Amino acid sequence: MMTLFFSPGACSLASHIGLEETGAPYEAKPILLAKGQQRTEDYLKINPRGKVPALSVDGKILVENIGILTYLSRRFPDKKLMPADPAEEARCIGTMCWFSSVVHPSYQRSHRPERFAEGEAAVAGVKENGRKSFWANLQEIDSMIQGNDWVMGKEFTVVDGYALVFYGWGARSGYPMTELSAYTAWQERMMQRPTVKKSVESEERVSA
Ligand SMILES: N[C@@H](CCC(=O)N[C@@H](CS)C(=O)NCC(=O)O)C(=O)O
Repeated sequence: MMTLFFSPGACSLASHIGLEETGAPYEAKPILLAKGQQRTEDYLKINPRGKVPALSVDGKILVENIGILTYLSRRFPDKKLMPADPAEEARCIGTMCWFSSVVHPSYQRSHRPERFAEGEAAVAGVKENGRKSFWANLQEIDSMIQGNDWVMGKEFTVVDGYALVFYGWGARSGYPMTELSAYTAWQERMMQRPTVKKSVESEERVSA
C-alpha cells in the first residue's frame, strides 16, 4: 500500500500527479503546512526534515519529488512516466534536478526571504532577487514548452506534473503568467488531463 503525505498546492503536487498517473491504489494524507503540521512529532517520524512530499511504500519512506517520481516511473514502466531510453530518462531527471535545486529555491527566496537573510534591507534584497530569478525561471520553462506538447517534448512525463507546481505558484503570486503563452496553453492542456484534474481538485477540496 502507498500513502502520500502532501500539503495542498505545495511542491508535493508533483508526486500527487505522478501517483495518480500510475493508476495504483493509494491513500493521500494531508499535512497542512499553513498549520505547521509538518513539524508535529508524528510527522517528523515520517520525514525528520519536516517537508512534504513523503511517500510510504509498504512502510518504507521515500522523500524528495525526484526520488518519488523516479521510483514511480520505474515501478510502473507500462505507464511510460519517463522515457525508456536512458539518455532521455536522464534528460527528465536532469530537468527535475534543475526544478528542485534552482527553480524551487528561487520561489522560496521570494516567498520566505526571512529564511535566507537577517535584517530588513537584506531580507528585502533576497525577496527581490527571488522574484526576478523565479520569473526568469518561469520564462525558461515557457521556452522549453514552445513548439512541444509537453515539457520534455512529444510525450507526457512526470516532469509535467512538477512544472505545474511552479505555474500555480506564479499565478497565485501575481506574476503575469498569460505573457508565457506556451506555458499557459500547456497548463490548460494539463487541466484537461483526468489524472491532473483529479489531483488538483482533490487538493483544492482539502484547502477549502
Ligand atoms: N526538494 C524537496 C523540497 C521539499 C520542500 O521544500 N517542501 C516544502 C513544500 S513546497 C515544505 O515541506 N516546506 C515546509 C517547511 O519548510 O516548513 C522536494 O522536491 O521534495
